Amino acid sequence: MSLAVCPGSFDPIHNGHVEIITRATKIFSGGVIVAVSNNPAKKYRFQLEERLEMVTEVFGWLDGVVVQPMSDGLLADFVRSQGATAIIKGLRDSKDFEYEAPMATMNRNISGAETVFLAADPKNGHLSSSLIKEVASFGGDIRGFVPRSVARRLVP
Ligand code: COD
Repeated sequence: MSLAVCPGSFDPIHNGHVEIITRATKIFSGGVIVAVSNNPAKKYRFQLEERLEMVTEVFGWLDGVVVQPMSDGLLADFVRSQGATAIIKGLRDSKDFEYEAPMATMNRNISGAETVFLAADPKNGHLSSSLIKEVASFGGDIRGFVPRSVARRLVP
């Protein structure tokens, strides 16, 4: 039974993330840990507690998904500490692949964990948390891109 970690900032979680995590649960019979990272050097729109809440609101109903904070440090160490053997990443395009491929090799070299890439569904390929936050900040309608509970927080 293999267990996977799906890491991210999830600032906030959007439909592209939801789709990748949901698909990952169908592959990993041991479950998927959604690891919400917290890097003190990063400026988040939502603090860790709120990002954890948003991810939990979305996945509370889904068997096989556990939501956990991942404090600053190596992803490889977190994966090992959880007894997981794989890292899940979604790829939107070749730029994502170029960015992710060296990290996948490094993570395998330092921990043995394999990275599994899932191709983003074309309907979500344009989504990123930063673009969604920008559109929301100018009053654009982001309801089609994020879960309802997230839209309520982005556009109070
Ligand atoms: N469709 C499908 N998948 C998507 C989409 C989309 N539209 N958008 C994003 N994704 C996927 C990507 O795979 C991404 O990796 C993941 O969702 C999370 O996205 P974000 O933007 O929330 O997360 P990031 O990129 O800020 O998270 C980065 C990590 C936490 C994974 C990274 O910082 C990390 O590994 N940190 C640990 C430090 C470490 O170990 N460094 C050494 C690396 S070798």
